Amino acid sequence: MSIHLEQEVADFSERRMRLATAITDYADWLDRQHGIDAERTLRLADTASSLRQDKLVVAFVAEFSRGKTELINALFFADHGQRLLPSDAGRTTMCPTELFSSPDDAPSLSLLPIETRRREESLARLRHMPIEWCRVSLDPTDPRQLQESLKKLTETKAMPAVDAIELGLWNSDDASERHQLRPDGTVEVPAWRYAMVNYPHPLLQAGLTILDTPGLNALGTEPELTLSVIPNAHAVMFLLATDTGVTRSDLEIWQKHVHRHANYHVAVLNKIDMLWDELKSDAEVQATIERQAEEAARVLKLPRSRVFTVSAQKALAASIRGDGALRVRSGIESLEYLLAHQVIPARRDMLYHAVSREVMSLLDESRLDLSARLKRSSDELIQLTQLSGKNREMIEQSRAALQKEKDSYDATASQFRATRKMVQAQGEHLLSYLSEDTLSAICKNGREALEGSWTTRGLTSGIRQLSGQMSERIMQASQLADNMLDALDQAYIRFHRLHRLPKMQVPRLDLGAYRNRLDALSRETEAFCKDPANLLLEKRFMIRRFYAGLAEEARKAFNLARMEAERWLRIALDPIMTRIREHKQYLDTRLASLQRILENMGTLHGRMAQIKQEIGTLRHEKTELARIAEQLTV
Ligand SMILES: Nc1nc2c(ncn2[C@@H]2O[C@H](COP(=O)(O)OP(=O)(O)OP(=O)(O)O)[C@@H](O)[C@H]2O)c(=O)[nH]1
Ligand SMILES: [Mg+2]
Repeated sequence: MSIHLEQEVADFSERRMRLATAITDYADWLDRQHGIDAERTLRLADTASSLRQDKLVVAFVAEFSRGKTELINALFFADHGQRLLPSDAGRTTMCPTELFSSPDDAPSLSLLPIETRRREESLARLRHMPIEWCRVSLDPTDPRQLQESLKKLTETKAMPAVDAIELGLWNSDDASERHQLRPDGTVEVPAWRYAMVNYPHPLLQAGLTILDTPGLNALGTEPELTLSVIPNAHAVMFLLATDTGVTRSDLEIWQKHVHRHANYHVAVLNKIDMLWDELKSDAEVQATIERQAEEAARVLKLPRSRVFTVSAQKALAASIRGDGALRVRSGIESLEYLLAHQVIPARRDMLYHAVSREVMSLLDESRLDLSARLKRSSDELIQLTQLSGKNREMIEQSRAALQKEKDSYDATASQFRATRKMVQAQGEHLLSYLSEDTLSAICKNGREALEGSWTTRGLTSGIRQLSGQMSERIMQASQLADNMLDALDQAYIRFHRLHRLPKMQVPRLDLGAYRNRLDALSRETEAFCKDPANLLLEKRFMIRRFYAGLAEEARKAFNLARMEAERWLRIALDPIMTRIREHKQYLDTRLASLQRILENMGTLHGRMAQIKQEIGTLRHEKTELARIAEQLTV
C-alpha cells in the first residue's frame, strides 16, 4: 500500500469527520436558539451521522481469472506478507465479496447461502437479517487462520440440476455449460451467494469498501449487482489480461455491467509480466504492451489514458519481498495514484458539494435571522435612549405608534392563516400522491399485469406501467408543490414589504432525479429484453428475479421521492411560521415593556440594560456561527 493512498484516505476521513463535527456544532447552535423547530436539528444530526459512516466503494469487475483478486491483494493487502484473498487459476472467487470495516462488530466473514436465491427478499434486505448468514470469526493477528477462513470464498457444492436451473445457476440449453452435468444428475454451483468481510485494515477503517466480483456467470444471475451495487460504486476497475486480450465475454461484461452503469470506470490491462521477454529489449517489450493497451482502448471505446497496464502478481510479490524496482516495473503505482489523486478527491468534492450546499443554505438563513434580531434589539435600544428623560406623553405616543404597527401586523397574520390552512391541506394531498398505499397499489397493479405472462414482453410492459405510474404521481406531486410555493411566496412577500421581515427564498421541490431513475430502469428493462440470451431461453426464473430487482429499485426511488417531499414540506412551511411567530412575540414584548415604563418610569433603564445584554449575547452567537461557517468551507 503506497503512502499516497494511505495519506489521501486518512486525509479524506479526517475532513469528513471535521465536516460532521461542524454540522453537529451547528445543530447544537440551532438547538440553543429559541423558536427554531427540532426538525432541522434532527435532520442536521442525520446528515452528520451519515457523513461519519460514508463509504467510498471501489468495485473490481471482470471475467474470471483476469486477476481481480490478485490486484486487490496487491493494492490493499500486500503488507500482510502473503496472498490474503484466494487467487488461483480458473474460477476462484465464487461469490461477490465485500470488504469493509465496521468498528461495532468483531472481525468476521459472513456468508449468505446460495439457496437464499429462492427467497423473495432483495440482497439489500437480507443484509439486515443476520440469521440468514453463516458467520466465521477472523483473527487479524493470525495470518494462517485468515487465509484458511477466506478460502470459503471459493467454495462450491453439488446441487441437483433441476434446482440449479430453477435458481438460474445453470443453463441446460447452453452448449458451453451442458458438460457440467454429472452422471448423478447434479451440477457444481457456488456455495455462497454473497460474502461480507469485516476486517480492521486502516484503509477500510478510513471508509473504503472494496467489492470483488466473480466472472460473467455470477454477475448475470444477480440483477441487484447490475442494477444497484455496481452502479452505486464510486469507481469500477474493469480488468483484462494480456494472455487473453479482449474476448467476447470480456466485452459482454464491459457493455452490460460496466460501460453503461458505472459512474467512474477505468480498464486495467493485467498480467503484463507475461509479455516481459528477456530476449527483447525494454523498448520492444514496452512497445508490445503499448500496442495491447491501445487495442483495448479502441475496442472498449475508452481514451488510452483510461487504460492502465499492470502486473498484479509481480506487484504483490515485489511488495512482499521489498523489491522496489520490480514494484515500479509492475505499474501498480499508477493505479494507486489514480485512487489517491482522482477517485478519492472526486468523491470528497462531491460529498462536500452536496452537504455544504444543503447546510450552507440553512446557515445563511440563520445568519439573516440573527441579523434581523440584532437590528430589532438595537432599534429598540435607540428608541428607549431617545425616550429616556422625555415625558410620559412622548412615551405614550411611541406606544400608540407601536400598537398601530402591531394591529396592522395582526391583520396580515390573520390573512395568512387562510393561506397556511390551504397550503397545509395541499401538503397532505401531495403526500397522498407519494404514500405507502399509493406505492403498494402501483406495485400490485404491476405484478398483476405480469402474472401469467412471465415473458420478456410481459416484463417490458409491466415495468413500463410501473415506472409510468410512479412517474406520473411524482410529477403530480411536483406540480402541486410548485403551486404551494407560489401561494406561500406571495403571502410572505407581504410580510417582507409591509413589516420588513427578512427576505426568504424557499427552494423548489425537485423530484427530477427520481423520475430520471425510473426512466433509466425502463431503459434497463428494454436492454434486458432485447438481449438474445434472455429472449431465446426459457428464463421465467430470471424474469421473475429481474422484475423483483427492478421493482425493488423503483420502490426505492419512489420512497426517496416521498422522503424528499416530506422534508421539503417542512422546510417550506416551518421557517416561515417561525419567523411570523417570532415577529409577533417581538412586537408583544416591546409593547409590554413600553406599558411597564408608562406605569413606572423607573423601569426604562432596567429595560435598556436588559437589551444591551441581549445584544451582547446575539453578537456572541454571531461569532460562533461565523466560526462554524468557516469550518464548513475548509
Ligand atoms: N502472470 C500473471 N498472473 C497473474 C497476474 N495476476 C493474476 N494472475 C494469476 O491469474 C490467476 C487468476 O487470478 P485471480 O486473482 O484469481 O483472478 P480473478 O479475476 O479474481 O478470477 P475469479 O476470482 O475466478 O473471478 C491466478 O493464478 C493469478 O496468480 C499477473 O499480473 N501476472
Ligand atoms: Mg477472484
